[in-house]
Amino acid sequence: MSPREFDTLLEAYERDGFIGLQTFVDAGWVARLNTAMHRLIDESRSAEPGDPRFDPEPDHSSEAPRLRRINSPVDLDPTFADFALDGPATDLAVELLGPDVRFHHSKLNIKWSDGGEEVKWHQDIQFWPHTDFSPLTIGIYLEAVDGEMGPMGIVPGSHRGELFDLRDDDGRWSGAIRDGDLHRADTDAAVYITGPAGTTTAHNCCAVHGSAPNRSPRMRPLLLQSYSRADSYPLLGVGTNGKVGQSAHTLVRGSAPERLTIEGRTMPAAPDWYKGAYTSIFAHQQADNR
Ligand SMILES: O=C(O)CCC(=O)C(=O)O
Repeated sequence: MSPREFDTLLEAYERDGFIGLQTFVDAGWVARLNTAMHRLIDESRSAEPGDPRFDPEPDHSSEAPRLRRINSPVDLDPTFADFALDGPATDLAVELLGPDVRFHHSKLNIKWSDGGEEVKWHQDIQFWPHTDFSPLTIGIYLEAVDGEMGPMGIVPGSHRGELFDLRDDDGRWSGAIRDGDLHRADTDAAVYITGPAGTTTAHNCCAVHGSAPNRSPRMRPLLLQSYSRADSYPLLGVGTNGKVGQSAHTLVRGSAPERLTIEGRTMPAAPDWYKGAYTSIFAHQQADNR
């Protein structure tokens, strides 16, 4: 893609809060990612209940696996790690976020054939709040997806609108916009992204999005990976399903910020302690460990 095409893309992303691209990821990558996914689906046949790698549907079985999601695929197969941490998805994140980018988490939503579950309308930032609204998620369909398969729908411009309460009427976390609030989310205006295998989406963490059940006989695997600007810090340390993987917070491109701005005040930043270099205030101050 030429620099001018990337500029147009960025303009669309900033205006609408999302983009959809049919030709960004090539067939070689799609084939490799698919092979890795099917290996993991096979492993789910013999997985114990509660295996943290898998989020099965209630009627999942070893004879007929039905997974809703594979958690943190970057930790489960090097193909996913290559793709998300130093591959096409990383490149797109840099185009949309600028040169300094951190990885946050990944997941593979499979939406199995013949009834794979819906994802109700929601925004992502309430699940994993950060110190800014730069986080975004890049999705790749690993199979061709049409309107019957529960494609992802995103409401244009909603990233600049209301940030909704994702609790139910009794105040319990539901992860979805309340039915009574949906009229304010303008979901009738949603754009549904369909296309051949490899079709790529990117949506901002404030964009309202969701998808219907998969009513087709084909599965709808959507590989998702989330990134933020390098100077955006996750507030609660959480990722998807409450977990982040081993690669969370990795600086995938550029450099760590020298200064951080929070509530309008700028301060010199500490090193990236996520990498484990922190020992103790005494050791650092006494220069044992500089
Ligand atoms: O799988 C989808 O259609 C949407 C995914 C999503 O929004 C999520 O997992 O947070």
